[in-house]
Amino acid sequence: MSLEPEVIEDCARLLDEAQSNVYDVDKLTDTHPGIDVDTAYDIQDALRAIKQGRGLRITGMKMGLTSYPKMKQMGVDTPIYGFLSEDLAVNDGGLVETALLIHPKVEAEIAFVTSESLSGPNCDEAAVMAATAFLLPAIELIDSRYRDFKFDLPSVIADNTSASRYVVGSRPVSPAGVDLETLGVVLEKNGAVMEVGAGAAVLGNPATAVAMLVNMLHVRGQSLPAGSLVLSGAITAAIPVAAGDSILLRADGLGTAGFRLI
Ligand code: OOG
Ligand code: MG
Repeated sequence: MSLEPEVIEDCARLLDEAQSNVYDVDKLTDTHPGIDVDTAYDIQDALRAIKQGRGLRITGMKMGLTSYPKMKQMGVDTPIYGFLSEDLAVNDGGLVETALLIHPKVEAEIAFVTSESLSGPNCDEAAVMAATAFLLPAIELIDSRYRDFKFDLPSVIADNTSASRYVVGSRPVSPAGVDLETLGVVLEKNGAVMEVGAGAAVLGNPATAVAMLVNMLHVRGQSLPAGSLVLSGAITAAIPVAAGDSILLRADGLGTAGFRLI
């Protein structure tokens, strides 16, 4: 069911305010049970327009729920996408202020940086690899604006797929010769290994997740511009973090990325 444009705008504003002022809200489908996936992306687009209206630059896109560990953890069964804006970027080795977050969790991902635009409907792994300038190890910090981190598919899509912060490694690696399927990752908290995984956890190959993003964007009349940073989705389950934690991702052949919560 579609919503009136004013209601879509109100939903986007509610989520934007929850994020800016650091409080949780009821999931959107509690108040608007009719929201379907397409309407949820309308709300996400409205949220993006609100942020762009504040002068924020869009730095890229993210895929979510692309791996079974994540789908299982969140009780949701379809991949989803969101957008990344410049205010979410954290420097490698930098600090994240916990007071600005509701209930943060971190997950290990592979980031793609594109040098050519990509469009659907038939984008595939080969097209993604050809358009990729370099790969980077990435940690996504997700922070659902919904109470107890509980949601359904339309609600999490509207909430920009829980996007909150991301950090990428400082050493770009050319995709030539990288086997994304066997690429191993180790996610550490305060020096202890919390999660391990391999690229193939993400739809068999993280490049497939990027191709799926491009094809999903096509359905909504959109494409992926050159120069986009794309988070291809968590390889592992997400782990809760708190002030004082140091988070480090080690990715085979791609180096490390990390940050500290204060
Ligand atoms: C939704 C976002 C999922 C991923 O990489 O799977 C995501 C959530 O779990 O809150 O970013
Ligand atoms: Mg993620």
